Amino acid sequence: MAVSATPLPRQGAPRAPNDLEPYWMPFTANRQFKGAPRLLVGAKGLHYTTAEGRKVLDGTAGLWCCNAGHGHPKIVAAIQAQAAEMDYAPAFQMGHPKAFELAGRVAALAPGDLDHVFFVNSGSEAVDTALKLAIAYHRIRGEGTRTRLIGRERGYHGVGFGGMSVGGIVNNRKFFGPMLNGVDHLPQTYDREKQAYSRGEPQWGTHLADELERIVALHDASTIAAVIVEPVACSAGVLVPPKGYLKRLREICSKHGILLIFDEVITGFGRLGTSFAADYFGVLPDLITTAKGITSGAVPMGAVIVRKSIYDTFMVGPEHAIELFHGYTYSGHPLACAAGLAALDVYAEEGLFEKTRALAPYWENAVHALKGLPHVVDIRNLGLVGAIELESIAGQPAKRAFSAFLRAYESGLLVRTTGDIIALSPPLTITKPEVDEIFGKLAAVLKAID
Ligand code: PXG
Repeated sequence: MAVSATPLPRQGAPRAPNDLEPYWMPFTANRQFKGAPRLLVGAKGLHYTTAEGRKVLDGTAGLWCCNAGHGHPKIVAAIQAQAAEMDYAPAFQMGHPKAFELAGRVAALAPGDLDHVFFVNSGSEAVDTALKLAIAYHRIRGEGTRTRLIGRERGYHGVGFGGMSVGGIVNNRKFFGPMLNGVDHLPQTYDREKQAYSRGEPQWGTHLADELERIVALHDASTIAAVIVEPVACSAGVLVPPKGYLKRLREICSKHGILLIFDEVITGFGRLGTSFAADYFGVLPDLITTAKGITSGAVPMGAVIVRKSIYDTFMVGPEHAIELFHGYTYSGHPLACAAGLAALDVYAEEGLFEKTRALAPYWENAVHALKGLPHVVDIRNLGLVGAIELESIAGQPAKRAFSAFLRAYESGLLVRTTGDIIALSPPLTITKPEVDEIFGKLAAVLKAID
């Protein structure tokens, strides 16, 4: 008999309600957390409420995603109405109006002729989708030898096998075997000696884009499908591109027929005070990956936005035939589309991208005012993103920043840390007094920790 009818044995005693043990938390020190849990039970505007009833100022927009602030009434109402009207519609061979409407709205926001939108459910899926699109695009055009993908050291492109392979964060890669083959990496662009305390884009490092020429010479352009970079490498600690670097990458990609993918999962939807970082830097990629801010984090969603010529390349063959064998059950989920449409309305009606642009110089001054405080070795910023790099405790990397994170949380401020870097990216609805509050609290934390 192949299948046993006997129920699987259950182990152990019945669990207490709300036992923390069964949940394997992502990117979390599980044992530390479960020993001293940090549970959030409410969120409104710029603040979380903890299980103990404390208010915590959200210095990170959740995980770089709640750009419109938490619990925006318009977004909440849109999700509630959609849940009541239609929970789900099949994503393959069927459609629903809001997916088309949102695609149009996103395309209208996107720069140049990036005017077709493929919906997914996360940044990781957006990246894997974009990489697959790039390879398939070349194949359909008769350049099937172009399969190689070029990422960058310290890049973060999510945790799928594609994104992990082009990514360049060692701990995210080393446990998981050989990954995709045919991947190479540009050097990362950060050098503290040359760039420390740069305000905005560093002056040093533009020449690092020329490393792409070296990589092309090594592999030959005919083997390379795409280059993928975050315009600003946020997860690895806010590494702002050197002045002119992205333009140079664009020129080299164009010269060699290589597609350029901007991973705008964080930088999209206003984080730099423009719709996309592509607008901020005046550089037009061939594909943009997004997620997070597309729904202000309220419902999971991601998207890949592609140039017209890429979409058109796929629209060949008999009309009844599927053009792209790719997609997800929840591509363009009605709740996500409703949340996305409402989020885009809020961004426009409240002028949040313009507000971000106007607030950015104040933010820059505030974050750089921490210079000289204990442990601080560098400060970086762009748009409403900031990073404070701390000197590591000898032999205990990441410990000092984690202490800062815990102490900040106790003092009513949520920050993110990676290694010994504290990263900040508040909701775009933040105003000057709360910016002052963030840095006042952080200054006290830095003075208090070992
Ligand atoms: N690309 C980029 C540029 C990202 O920042 C992803 C892809 C993956 O997205 P998903 O939705 O699959 O997680 C990201 C995600 C942090 C942090 O604090 C950053 C991300 C996610 C969680 C935490 O640095 N970025």
